Amino acid sequence: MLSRACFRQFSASIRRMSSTNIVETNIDSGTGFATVTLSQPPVNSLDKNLLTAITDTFKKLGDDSSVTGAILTSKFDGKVFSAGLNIVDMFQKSDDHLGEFWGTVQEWYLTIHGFPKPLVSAINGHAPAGGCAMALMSDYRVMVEGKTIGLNETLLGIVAPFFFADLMIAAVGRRHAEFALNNGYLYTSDEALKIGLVDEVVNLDQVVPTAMKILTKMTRTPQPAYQVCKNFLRKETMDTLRNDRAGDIAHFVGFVQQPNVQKAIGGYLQALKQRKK
Ligand code: CO8
Repeated sequence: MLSRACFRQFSASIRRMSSTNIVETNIDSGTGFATVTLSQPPVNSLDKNLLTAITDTFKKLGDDSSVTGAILTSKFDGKVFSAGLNIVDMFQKSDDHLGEFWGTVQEWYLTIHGFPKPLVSAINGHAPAGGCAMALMSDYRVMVEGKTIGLNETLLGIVAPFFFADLMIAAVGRRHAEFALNNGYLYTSDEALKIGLVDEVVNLDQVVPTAMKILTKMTRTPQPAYQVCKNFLRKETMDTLRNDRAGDIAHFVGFVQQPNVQKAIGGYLQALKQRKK
């Protein structure tokens, strides 16, 4: 059991940011590191609520001058980092619902990819589709061994948006990205390491400590140099989206509402449920 003095010391150094029950954020006041833990059961599928909670969290952390950097991880340690965008939000929905959902996706991407401080993903479980994209939005990826990661959208009969594709190209280069996206390929942790989709693969109990170690190094780069450099390297694709968010929404809605696409999404959802039986 922790002694009283020890507990006082612990509670003085770890501050809990006004968290929601689906995104928990703890800030170490010694290092300024924020640990953001996605906690929406069962698999952190990214619906409007979770996307908004993540976006709000990173906006606050970006503005908080006491925060020097962040780690993004999942409560479902050893199972799932995130199952990607919530497929149910894309099936048999109105144009208005789809449009609103996609606007939330855009804001989430612009906020995390544009986060001005070092951000390390501690990928402690599977990371398909939007889960992979979210990890790619960070600046460094530490992944647990024996899980899978990739942009598998084509397997659902849908296509990753240009800003997901760009994340993959930036990490692994065009040749690997083409193969990965065209085939909806899910990489094992070791395969992902080989092509540079993740930066390190470690045992489960080493994922967060390894992420902390690299974050310590990354936060030694002076600000605002880190932020300015990161922004100019990432700005082009983010500006392309910023300059035509309405057009991107219209494209998404038009694509998803096609009968053959709806049929494929419905079939994929059905297959997910059947897997359990
Ligand atoms: N959305 C909604 N529900 C989901 C999702 C999801 N992405 N993933 C899983 N679920 C549901 C399951 O159906 C299941 O529901 P229920 O309990 O009611 O049967 C529950 O969550 C638990 O899932 P599992 O039992 O499958 O959990 P496991 O721990 O066995 O497996 C996995 C976890 C590996 C993550 C597995 O659930 C899985 O493979 N999920 C699907 C992942 C996927 O393919 N996601 C793609 C999402 S699409 C996306 O992110 C980008 C879309 C870009 C759109 C662009 C269009 C133009």
